[in-house]
Amino acid sequence: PLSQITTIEDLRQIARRKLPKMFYEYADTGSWTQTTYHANAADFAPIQFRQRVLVDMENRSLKTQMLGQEVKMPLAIAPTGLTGMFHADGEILAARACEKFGIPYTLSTMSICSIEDVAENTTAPFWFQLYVMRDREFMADLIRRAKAAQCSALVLTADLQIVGQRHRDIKNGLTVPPRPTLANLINLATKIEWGLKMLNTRRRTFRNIAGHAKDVTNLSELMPWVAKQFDPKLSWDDIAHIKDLWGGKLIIKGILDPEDAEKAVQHGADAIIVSNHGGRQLDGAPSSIRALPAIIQAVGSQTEVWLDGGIRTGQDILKAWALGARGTFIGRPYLYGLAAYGEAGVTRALEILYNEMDLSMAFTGHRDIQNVTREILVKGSYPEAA
Ligand code: HOC
Repeated sequence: PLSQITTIEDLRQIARRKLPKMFYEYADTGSWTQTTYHANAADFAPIQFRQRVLVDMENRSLKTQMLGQEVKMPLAIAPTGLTGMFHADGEILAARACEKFGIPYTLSTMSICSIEDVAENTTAPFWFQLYVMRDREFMADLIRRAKAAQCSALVLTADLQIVGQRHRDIKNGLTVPPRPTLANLINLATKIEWGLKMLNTRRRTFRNIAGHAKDVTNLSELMPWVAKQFDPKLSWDDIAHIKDLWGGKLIIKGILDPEDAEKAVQHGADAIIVSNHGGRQLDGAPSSIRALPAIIQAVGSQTEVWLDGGIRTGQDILKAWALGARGTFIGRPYLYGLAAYGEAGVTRALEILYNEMDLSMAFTGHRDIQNVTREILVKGSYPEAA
């Protein structure tokens, strides 16, 4: 029963058993030496809480707002590519779990289900993540579709004009859906539940880019397509045009340097996400939690600063909040839940994070997240702006 699943790590183990190897490893990997990927999670560990006692702990709240939207806790689901390969109709199930739980869901351009698939199967507005294409008409069309689907924010990814090398994907010959080679068939034979569900859905390719990409189902075709389509010339000069086309709230994701944070504010970002793309792009860059304090110091009073990367517990969310992040995002933790148990697994991941954050806040002597500051952390244990 799901009540026996008490940690994100539990969900990760089940996901590993249930998923075809190439998809599990697509998620559970970083670029090159994976130093930044590991640091994202590891750098939360030395940060210590001040334990406070004999304070009223009844009636607690983690409620806050992200871009004016009321959220049950300072958390949203990050855009993740290939989500529909982690569970049939994965994007729809994850969006539904978010809607019921009360946090935002972000759909990736590189998702399996399309913007329309998700809109037709959910009621709450979701956010759409945009990759900028050289073919600006194609990009404008994605923005039009997101508007038509009433997406309530556009998340522009700024750190993936070119793709960092992930060794596991190359070695696994990642394909969507998996190609029936002998090695894959042997692996797939042990993933019957996944396979049956997948056979039962029409959604098995990248439906957002369908029509713009011929035969981009396997990595040897997808990567050249990404290299051809994603615009390596994307620059700050393009932001105004994207903002004009979109006309709504714009979030810039992938900021790791205070100077870039200042530029994002100057270019009208409504929020920024401190992120190194889950350690999947520039290996050797600082972890997100280390990068956060300098960015908060630079722009924290001018825009909403959020963070993704390395969150595996509700305590990590509390630490990020205490250091000034007004929202956080998870990718891998929800994908593990999705692969393990579909929508119920995503909900379970969210419940685990909620409970861990809620109880930890109480032990620091607080009942309302709005009163929590870096005062809950032991001085000297957390990263500070240089
Ligand atoms: C193989 C897909 O954000 C990631 C995603 C999508 C990148 C496009 C290439 O894998 O980090």
